[in-house]
Amino acid sequence: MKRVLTIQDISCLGKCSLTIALPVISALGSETVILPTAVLSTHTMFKNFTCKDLSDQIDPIAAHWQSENIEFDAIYTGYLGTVSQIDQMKELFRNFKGDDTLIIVDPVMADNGKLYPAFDMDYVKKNTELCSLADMIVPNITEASLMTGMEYREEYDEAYIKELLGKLSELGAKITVLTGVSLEPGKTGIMGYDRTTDEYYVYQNQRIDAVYHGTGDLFSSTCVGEMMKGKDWRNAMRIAADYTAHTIEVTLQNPRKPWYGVDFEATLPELMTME
Ligand code: PXL
Repeated sequence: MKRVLTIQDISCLGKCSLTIALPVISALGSETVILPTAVLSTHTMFKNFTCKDLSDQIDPIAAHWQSENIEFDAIYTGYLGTVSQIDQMKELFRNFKGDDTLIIVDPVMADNGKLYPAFDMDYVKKNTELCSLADMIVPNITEASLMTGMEYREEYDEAYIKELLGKLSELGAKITVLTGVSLEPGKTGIMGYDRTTDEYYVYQNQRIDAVYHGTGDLFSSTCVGEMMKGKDWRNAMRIAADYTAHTIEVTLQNPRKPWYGVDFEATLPELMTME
């Protein structure tokens, strides 16, 4: 069985980061080791959330694992709390990256043209450095524009996306995937670039007019889980895009109209057989 380490916050209520990564990657058949970076009462789209930073736990936890000679097939980072925590991630990558360990960085920090409340440009700079240590990165267009210094656009064409991908891949990752890319009216999906083969991959499905928090985490966690199952990155992206879109559709049918997260619990059984 593959062993994945995922490092993100725990938002106790809100369905994002670790409360998505742990069930999704486990359901896809990998042992999922978690390293919580902070505990929040809810995700940061709620007002008045509490937050307990866990930075002081990261080094002792990692040191204990090292003393036990623990190895990982993948290390996947998502929402991190602070600039200094990103330095701790760099150290952790150095200590745990084996020859076959896949490092996936989702530089979670912004969406819809705006940084999340807790972050500033120093954080963007640090996250950009972290991306340069990854094998694969999965930013959205907002994060990509912040990291490359390119203008954020809501209306764009393929040339703009290719330019973003080109600049991002110069950071160093083998695979760069941009999420939330809409290349045709009524469609949305991803566009990725493999720097080693100079190949692009586009996958688009129906655009659903609804915005839910945590869908980026659902997408990334599904990709990680699928790649650990042996899927090539393109197939992993395709399944993750289909699964995320399907989960949004199912959530929209929920009469309780949840606003803060998607009903992935209802669709998880289907994910396990998606091809
Ligand atoms: O889904 C990304 C995410 C993760 N963790 C926290 C968040 C968010 C997005 O808002 O607030 C704490």
